[in-house]
Amino acid sequence: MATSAPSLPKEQWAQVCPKVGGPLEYKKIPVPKPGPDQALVKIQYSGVCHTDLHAMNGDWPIDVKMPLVGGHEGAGTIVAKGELATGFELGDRVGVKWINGTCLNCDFCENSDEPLCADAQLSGYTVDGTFQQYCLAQTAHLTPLPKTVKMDKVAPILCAGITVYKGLKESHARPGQVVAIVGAGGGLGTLAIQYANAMGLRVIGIDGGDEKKAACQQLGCEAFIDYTKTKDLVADVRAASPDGLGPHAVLLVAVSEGPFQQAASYVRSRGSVVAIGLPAHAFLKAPVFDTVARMINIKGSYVGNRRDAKEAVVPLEELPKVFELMRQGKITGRYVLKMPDAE
Ligand code: 8ID
Ligand code: ZN
Repeated sequence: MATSAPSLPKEQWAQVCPKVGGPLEYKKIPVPKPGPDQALVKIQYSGVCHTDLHAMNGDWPIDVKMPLVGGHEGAGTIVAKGELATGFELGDRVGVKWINGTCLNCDFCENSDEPLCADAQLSGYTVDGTFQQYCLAQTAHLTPLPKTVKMDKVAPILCAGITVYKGLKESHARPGQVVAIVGAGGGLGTLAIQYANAMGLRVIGIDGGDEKKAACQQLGCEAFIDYTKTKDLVADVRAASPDGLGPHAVLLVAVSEGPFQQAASYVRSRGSVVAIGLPAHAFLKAPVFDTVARMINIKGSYVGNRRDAKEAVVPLEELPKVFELMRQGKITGRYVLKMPDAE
Protein backbone atom coordinates (compact mmCIF):
# COMPACT_ATOMS: atom_id res chain seq x y z
CA MET A 1 0.00 0.00 0.00
CA ALA A 2 1.25 3.50 -0.81
CA THR A 3 1.90 5.56 2.35
CA SER A 4 2.88 9.12 3.07
CA ALA A 5 3.50 11.48 5.97
CA PRO A 6 0.27 13.20 7.12
CA SER A 7 1.03 16.73 5.90
CA LEU A 8 3.05 16.92 2.72
CA PRO A 9 3.15 20.30 1.00
CA LYS A 10 1.96 20.60 -2.61
CA GLU A 11 4.83 22.89 -3.57
CA GLN A 12 8.53 23.10 -2.79
CA TRP A 13 11.63 25.21 -3.51
CA ALA A 14 13.96 24.01 -6.28
CA GLN A 15 16.81 25.15 -8.50
CA VAL A 16 15.52 24.54 -12.02
CA CYS A 17 17.65 24.63 -15.16
CA PRO A 18 15.10 25.56 -17.89
CA LYS A 19 17.29 24.69 -20.90
CA VAL A 20 20.83 23.65 -21.78
CA GLY A 21 23.14 26.49 -20.78
CA GLY A 22 20.84 27.79 -18.00
CA PRO A 23 20.58 30.20 -16.23
CA LEU A 24 19.17 28.55 -13.11
CA GLU A 25 15.76 29.62 -11.79
CA TYR A 26 15.18 29.39 -8.03
CA LYS A 27 11.46 28.83 -7.81
CA LYS A 28 8.53 26.84 -6.44
CA ILE A 29 7.55 23.63 -8.27
CA PRO A 30 5.10 20.82 -7.44
CA VAL A 31 6.13 18.08 -4.99
CA PRO A 32 6.24 14.84 -7.07
CA LYS A 33 4.40 11.62 -6.13
CA PRO A 34 6.27 8.29 -5.84
CA GLY A 35 5.71 5.55 -8.42
CA PRO A 36 5.03 2.00 -7.14
CA ASP A 37 8.70 1.11 -6.49
CA GLN A 38 9.82 4.61 -5.46
CA ALA A 39 10.15 6.67 -2.30
CA LEU A 40 9.82 10.43 -1.89
CA VAL A 41 12.82 11.71 0.07
CA LYS A 42 12.78 15.00 1.96
CA ILE A 43 16.27 16.27 1.17
CA GLN A 44 18.17 18.02 3.97
CA TYR A 45 21.53 18.50 2.26
CA SER A 46 22.86 18.06 -1.28
CA GLY A 47 26.45 18.07 -2.49
CA VAL A 48 27.31 19.92 -5.71
CA CYS A 49 29.30 17.80 -8.17
CA HIS A 50 31.05 19.04 -11.29
CA THR A 51 28.75 16.59 -13.11
CA ASP A 52 25.87 18.99 -12.27
CA LEU A 53 27.66 21.73 -14.17
CA HIS A 54 28.36 19.36 -17.10
CA ALA A 55 24.60 18.55 -17.15
CA MET A 56 23.60 22.22 -17.23
CA ASN A 57 26.15 22.89 -19.98
CA GLY A 58 25.05 19.87 -22.06
CA ASP A 59 28.70 18.73 -22.17
CA TRP A 60 28.20 15.02 -22.71
CA PRO A 61 27.05 12.74 -25.55
CA ILE A 62 24.00 11.45 -23.63
CA ASP A 63 20.71 13.36 -23.61
CA VAL A 64 19.96 15.44 -20.54
CA LYS A 65 16.37 16.07 -19.37
CA MET A 66 15.28 19.70 -19.69
CA PRO A 67 13.92 21.51 -17.76
CA LEU A 68 16.07 19.83 -15.12
CA VAL A 69 16.44 19.82 -11.37
CA GLY A 70 20.09 18.75 -10.98
CA GLY A 71 21.87 17.18 -8.02
CA HIS A 72 22.78 13.60 -7.10
CA GLU A 73 24.37 13.74 -3.64
CA GLY A 74 21.25 14.02 -1.47
CA ALA A 75 20.79 13.13 2.20
CA GLY A 76 17.36 13.16 3.84
CA THR A 77 14.41 11.15 5.15
CA ILE A 78 11.62 9.16 3.50
CA VAL A 79 8.23 10.93 3.63
CA ALA A 80 6.19 8.82 1.17
CA LYS A 81 6.51 5.56 -0.73
CA GLY A 82 4.74 3.51 -3.37
CA GLU A 83 2.93 0.20 -2.82
CA LEU A 84 5.85 -1.92 -4.09
CA ALA A 85 8.55 0.07 -2.29
CA THR A 86 9.97 -2.33 0.27
CA GLY A 87 12.91 -2.32 2.66
CA PHE A 88 12.35 1.17 4.10
CA GLU A 89 9.83 2.87 6.39
CA LEU A 90 8.64 6.47 6.54
CA GLY A 91 11.18 8.48 8.53
CA ASP A 92 14.19 6.36 7.53
CA ARG A 93 17.38 8.34 6.83
CA VAL A 94 18.61 7.68 3.30
CA GLY A 95 20.95 8.90 0.59
CA VAL A 96 19.99 9.62 -3.04
CA LYS A 97 22.87 8.93 -5.41
CA TRP A 98 23.64 9.28 -9.14
CA ILE A 99 22.04 5.94 -10.01
CA ASN A 100 18.38 6.72 -9.28
CA GLY A 101 16.85 3.51 -10.62
CA THR A 102 17.68 0.53 -12.84
CA CYS A 103 15.85 -2.51 -14.31
CA LEU A 104 17.36 -4.88 -11.70
CA ASN A 105 16.98 -7.74 -14.21
CA CYS A 106 19.66 -7.36 -16.88
CA ASP A 107 23.04 -9.09 -16.89
CA PHE A 108 24.74 -5.99 -15.40
CA CYS A 109 22.16 -5.51 -12.63
CA GLU A 110 22.33 -9.21 -11.74
CA ASN A 111 26.12 -8.90 -11.40
CA SER A 112 26.05 -5.79 -9.15
CA ASP A 113 27.12 -3.57 -12.03
CA GLU A 114 23.91 -1.49 -11.97
CA PRO A 115 25.68 1.67 -13.22
CA LEU A 116 26.09 -0.20 -16.53
CA CYS A 117 22.35 -1.00 -16.87
CA ALA A 118 21.09 0.26 -20.24
CA ASP A 119 17.90 1.50 -18.53
CA ALA A 120 19.63 3.29 -15.64
CA GLN A 121 17.91 6.50 -14.56
CA LEU A 122 20.39 9.15 -13.41
CA SER A 123 19.54 11.60 -10.60
CA GLY A 124 19.78 15.19 -11.75
CA TYR A 125 20.38 14.14 -15.36
CA THR A 126 17.66 11.89 -16.87
CA VAL A 127 15.32 12.45 -13.88
CA ASP A 128 15.04 15.37 -11.46
CA GLY A 129 17.60 15.24 -8.67
CA THR A 130 18.46 16.65 -5.27
CA PHE A 131 18.52 20.44 -5.81
CA GLN A 132 14.93 20.41 -4.53
CA GLN A 133 13.33 19.76 -1.15
CA TYR A 134 11.52 16.56 -2.20
CA CYS A 135 13.15 14.07 -4.56
CA LEU A 136 12.09 10.67 -5.95
CA ALA A 137 14.21 7.52 -6.22
CA GLN A 138 13.69 3.79 -6.61
CA THR A 139 13.98 2.35 -3.07
CA ALA A 140 16.35 -0.38 -4.32
CA HIS A 141 18.88 2.40 -5.02
CA LEU A 142 18.53 4.39 -1.82
CA THR A 143 21.51 4.17 0.52
CA PRO A 144 20.57 3.64 4.19
CA LEU A 145 22.31 6.23 6.39
CA PRO A 146 23.34 5.15 9.90
CA LYS A 147 22.03 7.41 12.70
CA THR A 148 25.58 8.33 13.67
CA VAL A 149 26.48 10.02 10.36
CA LYS A 150 25.78 13.71 9.92
CA MET A 151 23.64 14.47 6.86
CA ASP A 152 25.78 17.40 5.67
CA LYS A 153 28.98 15.38 5.97
CA VAL A 154 27.60 12.30 4.26
CA ALA A 155 26.00 14.05 1.26
CA PRO A 156 29.23 14.29 -0.85
CA ILE A 157 29.97 10.65 -0.20
CA LEU A 158 26.93 9.66 -2.26
CA CYS A 159 28.75 10.46 -5.49
CA ALA A 160 32.27 11.78 -4.90
CA GLY A 161 33.12 9.37 -2.08
CA ILE A 162 31.63 6.31 -3.75
CA THR A 163 33.33 7.12 -7.04
CA VAL A 164 36.86 7.61 -5.77
CA TYR A 165 36.68 4.67 -3.38
CA LYS A 166 35.66 2.47 -6.31
CA GLY A 167 38.35 4.04 -8.53
CA LEU A 168 41.05 3.28 -5.95
CA LYS A 169 39.88 -0.33 -5.78
CA GLU A 170 39.89 -0.52 -9.58
CA SER A 171 43.52 0.73 -9.58
CA HIS A 172 44.57 -2.39 -7.61
CA ALA A 173 47.14 -0.28 -5.77
CA ARG A 174 48.17 -2.00 -2.55
CA PRO A 175 49.07 -0.57 0.90
CA GLY A 176 52.45 1.12 0.82
CA GLN A 177 52.23 1.88 -2.91
CA VAL A 178 51.98 5.36 -4.41
CA VAL A 179 48.96 6.89 -6.15
CA ALA A 180 48.96 10.20 -8.03
CA ILE A 181 45.63 12.05 -7.82
CA VAL A 182 45.18 14.54 -10.65
CA GLY A 183 42.63 17.20 -9.65
CA ALA A 184 43.45 16.43 -6.00
CA GLY A 185 42.10 19.74 -4.65
CA GLY A 186 38.55 19.38 -6.05
CA GLY A 187 35.49 17.55 -4.74
CA LEU A 188 36.46 14.06 -5.86
CA GLY A 189 40.16 14.70 -5.32
CA THR A 190 39.96 15.81 -1.68
CA LEU A 191 37.93 12.70 -0.85
CA ALA A 192 40.30 10.52 -2.90
CA ILE A 193 43.25 11.70 -0.78
CA GLN A 194 41.42 10.66 2.37
CA TYR A 195 40.33 7.25 1.07
CA ALA A 196 43.80 6.58 -0.32
CA ASN A 197 45.39 7.37 3.04
CA ALA A 198 42.84 5.19 4.82
CA MET A 199 43.72 2.36 2.41
CA GLY A 200 47.41 2.69 3.29
CA LEU A 201 48.44 4.37 0.03
CA ARG A 202 50.95 7.20 -0.31
CA VAL A 203 49.58 10.17 -2.26
CA ILE A 204 51.08 12.60 -4.76
CA GLY A 205 48.54 15.39 -5.30
CA ILE A 206 48.44 17.31 -8.58
CA ASP A 207 46.38 20.51 -8.90
CA GLY A 208 46.87 24.28 -9.23
CA GLY A 209 47.23 27.13 -6.72
CA ASP A 210 48.31 27.62 -3.12
CA GLU A 211 44.87 27.13 -1.60
CA LYS A 212 44.57 23.67 -3.19
CA LYS A 213 48.17 22.86 -2.23
CA ALA A 214 47.47 23.68 1.43
CA ALA A 215 44.23 21.64 1.43
CA CYS A 216 45.95 18.65 -0.20
CA GLN A 217 48.87 18.70 2.21
CA GLN A 218 46.56 19.08 5.20
CA LEU A 219 44.50 16.08 4.02
CA GLY A 220 47.55 13.86 3.64
CA CYS A 221 49.39 14.27 0.32
CA GLU A 222 53.09 13.63 0.90
CA ALA A 223 53.98 15.53 -2.27
CA PHE A 224 52.12 18.20 -4.25
CA ILE A 225 52.81 19.27 -7.81
CA ASP A 226 51.32 22.53 -9.05
CA TYR A 227 50.45 21.96 -12.71
CA THR A 228 50.28 25.72 -13.29
CA LYS A 229 53.88 26.23 -12.11
CA THR A 230 55.89 23.13 -13.03
CA LYS A 231 58.17 23.23 -16.07
CA ASP A 232 58.21 19.44 -16.54
CA LEU A 233 55.23 17.75 -14.94
CA VAL A 234 56.20 14.23 -16.05
CA ALA A 235 59.67 14.50 -14.53
CA ASP A 236 58.32 16.10 -11.33
CA VAL A 237 55.71 13.36 -10.78
CA ARG A 238 58.28 10.63 -11.29
CA ALA A 239 60.73 12.37 -8.98
CA ALA A 240 58.05 12.68 -6.30
CA SER A 241 57.68 8.89 -6.06
CA PRO A 242 60.13 7.55 -3.45
CA ASP A 243 62.23 5.44 -5.86
CA GLY A 244 61.87 7.75 -8.87
CA LEU A 245 60.04 5.11 -10.95
CA GLY A 246 56.67 6.87 -10.86
CA PRO A 247 53.36 6.21 -9.07
CA HIS A 248 51.84 2.72 -9.13
CA ALA A 249 48.48 4.22 -10.02
CA VAL A 250 47.06 7.49 -11.35
CA LEU A 251 43.51 8.62 -10.56
CA LEU A 252 42.37 11.18 -13.14
CA VAL A 253 39.66 13.36 -11.56
CA ALA A 254 40.51 16.65 -13.30
CA VAL A 255 38.11 18.38 -15.68
CA SER A 256 40.58 19.05 -18.50
CA GLU A 257 41.95 16.90 -21.29
CA GLY A 258 45.69 17.52 -20.79
CA PRO A 259 46.21 15.15 -17.85
CA PHE A 260 44.38 12.37 -19.72
CA GLN A 261 47.01 12.56 -22.44
CA GLN A 262 49.93 12.77 -20.04
CA ALA A 263 49.36 10.19 -17.31
CA ALA A 264 50.70 7.22 -19.28
CA SER A 265 54.05 9.01 -19.48
CA TYR A 266 54.65 9.12 -15.74
CA VAL A 267 52.78 6.10 -14.39
CA ARG A 268 55.12 3.32 -13.25
CA SER A 269 55.66 0.34 -15.54
CA ARG A 270 52.88 -2.21 -14.87
CA GLY A 271 50.90 0.61 -13.24
CA SER A 272 47.27 1.65 -13.79
CA VAL A 273 45.78 4.87 -15.14
CA VAL A 274 42.17 5.18 -13.94
CA ALA A 275 40.05 7.73 -15.85
CA ILE A 276 37.21 9.16 -13.72
CA GLY A 277 36.87 12.86 -14.65
CA LEU A 278 34.67 13.60 -17.65
CA PRO A 279 35.88 16.76 -19.43
CA ALA A 280 33.70 17.64 -22.43
CA HIS A 281 34.67 16.23 -25.86
CA ALA A 282 37.96 14.84 -24.49
CA PHE A 283 40.06 11.87 -25.63
CA LEU A 284 42.48 9.62 -23.80
CA LYS A 285 45.86 9.30 -25.48
CA ALA A 286 48.91 7.14 -24.80
CA PRO A 287 51.93 6.01 -26.78
CA VAL A 288 51.31 2.44 -28.02
CA PHE A 289 54.95 1.44 -27.62
CA ASP A 290 55.16 2.47 -23.96
CA THR A 291 51.75 1.07 -23.11
CA VAL A 292 52.80 -2.30 -24.49
CA ALA A 293 56.46 -2.43 -23.50
CA ARG A 294 55.83 -0.95 -20.01
CA MET A 295 52.65 -3.04 -19.51
CA ILE A 296 50.45 -0.06 -18.61
CA ASN A 297 46.80 -0.64 -17.73
CA ILE A 298 44.44 2.18 -18.82
CA LYS A 299 40.82 1.95 -17.70
CA GLY A 300 37.63 3.88 -16.91
CA SER A 301 35.78 3.83 -13.59
CA TYR A 302 32.16 4.94 -13.15
CA VAL A 303 30.56 5.57 -9.72
CA GLY A 304 30.26 2.60 -7.27
CA ASN A 305 30.31 2.80 -3.26
CA ARG A 306 31.37 4.75 0.33
CA ARG A 307 32.20 7.48 3.12
CA ASP A 308 33.11 10.94 4.95
CA ALA A 309 34.59 14.42 4.31
CA LYS A 310 35.13 17.97 5.46
CA GLU A 311 32.83 20.31 3.61
CA ALA A 312 31.44 23.78 3.42
CA VAL A 313 27.69 24.17 3.88
CA VAL A 314 25.85 26.83 1.87
CA PRO A 315 22.08 27.43 1.45
CA LEU A 316 20.20 26.16 -1.66
CA GLU A 317 19.69 29.66 -3.09
CA GLU A 318 23.46 30.01 -3.53
CA LEU A 319 23.83 27.25 -6.18
CA PRO A 320 24.58 29.66 -9.08
CA LYS A 321 27.52 31.06 -7.07
CA VAL A 322 28.92 27.55 -6.54
CA PHE A 323 28.71 26.83 -10.30
CA GLU A 324 30.51 30.10 -11.06
CA LEU A 325 33.39 29.20 -8.71
CA MET A 326 33.50 25.70 -10.25
CA ARG A 327 33.75 27.18 -13.76
CA GLN A 328 36.70 29.26 -12.59
CA GLY A 329 38.34 26.20 -10.99
CA LYS A 330 38.10 27.86 -7.57
CA ILE A 331 36.32 25.10 -5.65
CA THR A 332 38.56 23.53 -3.05
CA GLY A 333 36.83 20.44 -1.66
CA ARG A 334 33.06 20.01 -1.96
CA TYR A 335 30.19 22.49 -1.41
CA VAL A 336 27.07 21.15 0.26
CA LEU A 337 23.71 22.92 -0.16
CA LYS A 338 21.44 23.22 2.86
CA MET A 339 17.70 23.01 2.09
CA PRO A 340 15.63 25.99 3.31
CA ASP A 341 14.18 24.10 6.30
CA ALA A 342 17.03 21.71 7.18
CA GLU A 343 18.03 21.63 10.86
O1 8ID B 1 31.70 8.05 -12.01
C1 8ID B 1 32.47 8.91 -12.46
N1 8ID B 1 33.45 8.61 -13.32
C2 8ID B 1 32.33 10.31 -11.97
C3 8ID B 1 31.59 10.59 -10.80
C4 8ID B 1 31.53 11.89 -10.34
C5 8ID B 1 32.16 12.91 -11.04
C6 8ID B 1 32.94 11.37 -12.65
N2 8ID B 1 32.83 12.61 -12.18
C7 8ID B 1 33.53 13.68 -12.94
C8 8ID B 1 32.85 15.02 -12.98
O2 8ID B 1 31.81 15.03 -13.95
C9 8ID B 1 34.03 15.90 -13.36
O3 8ID B 1 34.31 15.82 -14.75
O4 8ID B 1 34.75 13.93 -12.27
C10 8ID B 1 35.19 15.26 -12.58
C11 8ID B 1 35.60 15.96 -11.30
O5 8ID B 1 34.46 16.29 -10.53
P1 8ID B 1 34.60 17.23 -9.22
O6 8ID B 1 35.63 16.68 -8.32
O7 8ID B 1 33.22 17.46 -8.71
O8 8ID B 1 35.15 18.61 -9.91
P2 8ID B 1 35.90 19.86 -9.21
O9 8ID B 1 35.52 19.95 -7.75
O10 8ID B 1 35.65 21.00 -10.10
O11 8ID B 1 37.46 19.42 -9.25
C12 8ID B 1 38.22 19.37 -10.42
C13 8ID B 1 39.67 19.67 -10.06
O12 8ID B 1 40.51 19.47 -11.21
C14 8ID B 1 41.55 20.45 -11.18
C15 8ID B 1 40.79 21.71 -10.71
O13 8ID B 1 41.70 22.71 -10.24
C16 8ID B 1 39.88 21.14 -9.62
O14 8ID B 1 40.48 21.17 -8.34
N3 8ID B 1 42.23 20.52 -12.47
C17 8ID B 1 41.86 21.00 -13.70
I1 8ID B 1 40.10 21.77 -14.14
N4 8ID B 1 42.81 20.87 -14.63
C18 8ID B 1 43.82 20.24 -14.00
C19 8ID B 1 45.10 19.81 -14.45
N5 8ID B 1 45.51 20.00 -15.69
C20 8ID B 1 43.47 20.01 -12.65
N6 8ID B 1 44.29 19.38 -11.80
C21 8ID B 1 45.50 18.96 -12.28
N7 8ID B 1 45.90 19.17 -13.56
ZN1 ZN C 1 28.78 13.39 -9.06
